[in-house]
Amino acid sequence: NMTWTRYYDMESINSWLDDLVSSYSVVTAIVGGRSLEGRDIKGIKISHGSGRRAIVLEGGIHAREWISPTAVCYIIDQLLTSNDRETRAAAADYDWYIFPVTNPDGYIFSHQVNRMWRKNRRPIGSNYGVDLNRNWNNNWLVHGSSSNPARDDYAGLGPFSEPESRSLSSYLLTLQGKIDLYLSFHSFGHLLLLPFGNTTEPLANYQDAMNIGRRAMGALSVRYGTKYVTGNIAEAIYLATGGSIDWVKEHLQVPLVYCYELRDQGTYGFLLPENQILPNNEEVMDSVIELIHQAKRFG
Ligand code: 0X9
Ligand code: ZN
Repeated sequence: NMTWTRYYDMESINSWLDDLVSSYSVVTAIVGGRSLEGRDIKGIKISHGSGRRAIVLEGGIHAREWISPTAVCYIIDQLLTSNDRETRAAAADYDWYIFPVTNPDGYIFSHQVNRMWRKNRRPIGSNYGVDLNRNWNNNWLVHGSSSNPARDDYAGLGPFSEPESRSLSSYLLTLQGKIDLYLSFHSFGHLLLLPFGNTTEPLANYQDAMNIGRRAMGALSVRYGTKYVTGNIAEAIYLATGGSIDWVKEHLQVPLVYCYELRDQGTYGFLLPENQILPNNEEVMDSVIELIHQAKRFG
């Protein structure tokens, strides 16, 4: 069992997921694809029956952002064990497709070798790694991305050149038309980002997505007073293209798509102390419940 007082490595997360599959009849194992070094992108599906709309959670695409996988695992735990009425309804009313660590090679590398590793582990000459949140086939290499493999925002040799982003996107295509809500978890900055990363123009359902996001961040702030800013990627953080949420929004036509930048605001940054894991995860769960509330009215 997870305690939410420490960060877990890849092996612990994977065996926890395996345990859930054997312990809960509503949980099945899913594989979102395969990493460069040959690891499964392990996930679980939580389903209380057929014919439900889908919610997708994507964590750990950036290796060093350790609060992301634990937040996603906490949401899984709450969906399966909470006695709260709204949380139980959220679990039962949707098919949940959940991937805590979508960059397993990088996550392991950040635990074993370099805590500040961000990318996958693709060897390119004497360098390593493609930024998996610059490699999706949506305005690839247009903004906030590098063609230099030494850089942390290296976009790769082409759109979907990397097995992680390519295979995960293929998996997501099998859910096309079913997804009501897609959430990507990063750190840090206390932000809730919505598409797109190439322009500050209020595209798609910008106004609805902003209103819903702000309500959810209101719910997030209730427990500990943590304040998040909601905005599209380009206006709230910086121009950056080739990220997962832009591709999901554009190619899968998902009504509500967000990217969290979790705790904190830079005091500890990626090295968020373990005593902030539980409060971070609790407030995020509060906001996810509110998002679902809104998604239902919106749908
Ligand atoms: O730069 C990123 O990929 C994200 N920030 S982070 O510090 N976690 O690396 C922001 C992602 C915004 N989303 C897209 N650009 N699609
Ligand atoms: Zn990130």
